[in-house]
Amino acid sequence: MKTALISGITGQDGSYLAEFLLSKGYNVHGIIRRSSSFNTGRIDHIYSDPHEQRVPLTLHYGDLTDSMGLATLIQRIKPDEVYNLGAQSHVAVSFDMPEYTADSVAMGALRLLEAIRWADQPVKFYQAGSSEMFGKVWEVPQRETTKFYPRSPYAVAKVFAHDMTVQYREAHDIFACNGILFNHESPRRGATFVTRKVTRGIAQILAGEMHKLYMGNLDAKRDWGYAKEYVQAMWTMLQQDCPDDYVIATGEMHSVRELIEYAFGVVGLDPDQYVEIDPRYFRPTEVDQLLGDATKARERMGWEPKVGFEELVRIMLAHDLREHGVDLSPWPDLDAVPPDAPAFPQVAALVGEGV
Ligand code: NDP
Ligand code: GDR
Repeated sequence: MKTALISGITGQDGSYLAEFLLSKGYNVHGIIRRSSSFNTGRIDHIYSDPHEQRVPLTLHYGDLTDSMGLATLIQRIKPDEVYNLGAQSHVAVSFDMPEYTADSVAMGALRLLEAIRWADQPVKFYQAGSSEMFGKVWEVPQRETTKFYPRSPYAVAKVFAHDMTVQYREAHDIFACNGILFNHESPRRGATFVTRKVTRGIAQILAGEMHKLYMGNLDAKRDWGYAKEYVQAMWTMLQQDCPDDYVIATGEMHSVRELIEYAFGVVGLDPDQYVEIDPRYFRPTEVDQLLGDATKARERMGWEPKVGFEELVRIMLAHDLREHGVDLSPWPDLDAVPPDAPAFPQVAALVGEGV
């Protein structure tokens, strides 16, 4: 049985990746931040009492800003694979908190790589890279060979982590891969990212809890995919014969305006009545457009996205409408969307049996 350690296990991707690895029979360990309130909502359904025997998911307190803690965890757990998903991941927030963003995103990756360098056994490493590194893009679409032009403290920090991952691969012969993932969303997406803000906003409007949705730059264009499919690409990268870097994207691009028009349209609302622009959501430097070319991932790893933009929006809408108690019967295609969790039913069974 393989052992994996995930930083950022309480986040959107960490929760899907944990489910996926458990379904593959992994022993999964996750790093969680100490908080005065519970921050494990996305993984509660796969967590079981550690007093049970042979529990497959173990959580450890830790922080990407704490080198000694990370090194100790790697020494103790002796993971076969480490997935570095932890980050201050909000681009707009990174303008207000550049130092902390760099500490957790850039230095966090370096701290893990150093801990792996001194580990007693070989450890494979996955770095959660981002399309934000392409920033003010040099070419369309963006691929592995496209030059970076970061446009935020977050993106600059991700470029550092990317380059450091390549550096450790080449200098220290570590099996280290960079996934360059384009935006990926789900019902578990944080509520302040644009897709979830829109689908949740619509649910709040229909539930009578909100009357206006205040948005930023509607002209920005993104390549939005489904997070559940993207975590499978992370794992697949670490199962290849040689470590490498891969773009993961759908190859389909839409503006925020199109996102709003489609999502409101699904439930028959006119966005002009509800959406207003609030300049506080504009960013000092914006990334105007991102479109990925995932040909290398398809040809080398057989990875291909199945869920497109419209289905993704419907999956998120169905979840948010249910969460806000909205009756879905007027929209049979939303009503037919299965609930989000547990994403891999066998995991629940595994945990239920106390394996
Ligand atoms: P989330 O913001 O949902 O999750 C981030 C995770 O990192 C949370 O578990 C958070 O913990 C944890 N975290 C934050 N700061 C620290 C810290 N100092 N030490 C340890 N853990 C920390 O992000 P996603 O799941 O969406 O993304 C996963 C990774 O992929 C991130 O690195 C992100 O930058 C990157 N990425 C994401 C893309 C996307 O579209 N989703 C695209 C490309 C890259 P807590 O729950 O306590 O806040
Ligand atoms: P992004 O995602 O910055 O691409 O980073 P986000 O959803 O925050 O923004 C996408 C685009 O939408 C525009 N926008 C708004 N954004 C937010 N959050 N709120 C608004 O009200 C709003 N109105 C318009 C933004 O300006 C932007 O152009 C995400 C994160 O998950 C990163 O961690 C990850 O690396 C990248 O995706 C790929």
